[in-house]
Amino acid sequence: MRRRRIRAGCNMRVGAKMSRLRHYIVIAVMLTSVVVLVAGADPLDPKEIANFTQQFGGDWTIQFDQAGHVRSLAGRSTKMFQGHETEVIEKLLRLFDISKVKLTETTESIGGIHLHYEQVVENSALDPDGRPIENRPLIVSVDRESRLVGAATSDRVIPGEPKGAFYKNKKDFEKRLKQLGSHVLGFDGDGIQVPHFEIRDGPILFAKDDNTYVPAYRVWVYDDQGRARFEVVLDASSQSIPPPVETRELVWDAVPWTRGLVFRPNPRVSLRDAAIAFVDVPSENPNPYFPVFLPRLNPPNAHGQSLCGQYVCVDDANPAATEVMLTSSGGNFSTTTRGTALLPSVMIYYYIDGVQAYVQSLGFTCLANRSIKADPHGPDATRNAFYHFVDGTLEFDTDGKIYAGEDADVIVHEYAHALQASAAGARYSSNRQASAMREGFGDYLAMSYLEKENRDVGASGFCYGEWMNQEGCSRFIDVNKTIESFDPKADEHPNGTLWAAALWRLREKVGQQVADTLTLESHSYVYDKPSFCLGGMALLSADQALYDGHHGAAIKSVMRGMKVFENFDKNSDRKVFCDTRMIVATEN
Ligand SMILES: [Ca+2]
Ligand SMILES: [Ca+2]
Ligand SMILES: [Ca+2]
Ligand SMILES: [Zn+2]
Repeated sequence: MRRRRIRAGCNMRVGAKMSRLRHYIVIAVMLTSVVVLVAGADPLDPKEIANFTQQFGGDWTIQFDQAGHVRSLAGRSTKMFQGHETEVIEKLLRLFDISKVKLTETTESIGGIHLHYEQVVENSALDPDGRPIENRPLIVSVDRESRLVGAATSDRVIPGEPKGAFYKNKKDFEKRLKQLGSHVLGFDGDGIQVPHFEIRDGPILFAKDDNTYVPAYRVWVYDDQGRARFEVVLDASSQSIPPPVETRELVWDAVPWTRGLVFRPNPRVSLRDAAIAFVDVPSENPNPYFPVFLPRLNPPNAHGQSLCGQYVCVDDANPAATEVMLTSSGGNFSTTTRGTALLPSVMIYYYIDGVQAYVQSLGFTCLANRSIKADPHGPDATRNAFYHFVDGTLEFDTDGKIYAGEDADVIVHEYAHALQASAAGARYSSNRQASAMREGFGDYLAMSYLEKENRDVGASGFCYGEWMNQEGCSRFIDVNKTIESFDPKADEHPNGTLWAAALWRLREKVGQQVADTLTLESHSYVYDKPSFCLGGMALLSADQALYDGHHGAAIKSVMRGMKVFENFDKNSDRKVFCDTRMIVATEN
């Protein structure tokens, strides 16, 4: 085994100061574009190889692919590379059945230098002078005595123009990604929400698995801790969600950033099909299953990854249902079909984690900030869900057809009860108006938090629980009704839609962030069993405490419009009388 001119410092980029390599750099400049007509034989004519060895000398080991194409060769030419560069490269291109390459990089190792080429497609609409395809390389290795010692290439790209319109401008593409809804990037042919992304490079040309190529952008995806976790190359010719052409991990040995499939928020909304039944959910795309990241999961235990994390622990404890598969050794909870507790389990984790993160982003760090236990398959054989005040746990049930946890409306509504109980204990119960405000807050938070998911597909959020119900909305939040529709004999859920409507009207005036903040804050300002009237007053107090009363006029206008304030109905069953007056400070 001989080894020539051993020296330290492998894999250095060739720089201008490295004078002993200057002649190679000159070669590199000469070879920026080399064109060779494609050889006729396919697969390769054995004569080509004989011809090559005759011309350059030496014994060669040659790697072929399944179709009989040459993919790499190793040996040592007797002929010097220097002085015959064009001849050697042309011959290699003929062997590899490549028409044109462009030199993009030169690196050095102790054995010699390595010329990195990319395949070029001429007359591309992107670049008339020819732009390299970024992921179809040819590497040529030359030793320090200027003998060819190796060459290797990836698949040959299929020539042709990129099809269709595409985003040539980075800013336009970035704008489009943001339009698709807070950082939606393509994975598995679907969109996925990521905490943060950054376009690193583009437009570039990138070959797909089938060896056709597309204009693309190279994007870094950051996790919730601000670390770049993935490099994704996105197809910029897509006018919908740009599908990824390639995904590469950027943090190695990291705890897997676990992914799962969820409905967003449910199939009737995302498929824009108001009647699709649970038995007809398609498994092939376009299907209503969307891959999502599941942040803040605990590290995998001995049994693999489980759906237990910082803000929610999906716990199939009461009773344990044997069909539930709550662990995943691969860090991936993706499944293609509904029908077991796995899909609702992933959805319960995803939405509760997301709502808690959102609530904290508003500044509330003490509202249900714990790993709340949620049973995806509770003991009730009904299509229903519950918040248990006594032990602070959530329960989602199934009638054997639909799991309540398959409907994002229901998950957010139930979790809203946990948030409210953190601030107000059991004060929002017993009394009809207090209970109605409790249920109304649940419906409101579902509408408010899921508004973006509904808006992305042009749907309205006023239909609550349409997936769980299957026969239409579980409840319809009619924003044109007022407290005059309050029925003291009715259930707190339909009455609750009136309070949900009031909060929604406030949201339309002051925006999501302020309305959600005021509502969450107001729960701390009421005594036991508050009336609607006190609910409105609590919003005013919260606004004084947080915003110096800046939104007082909006709150009053909404409460008057809803007939909550200035309601002089003295019916003793309804108890909605509410007389509020403004007393202005006087100088003495
Ligand atoms: Ca899908
Ligand atoms: Ca269970
Ligand atoms: Ca809905
Ligand atoms: Zn409820």
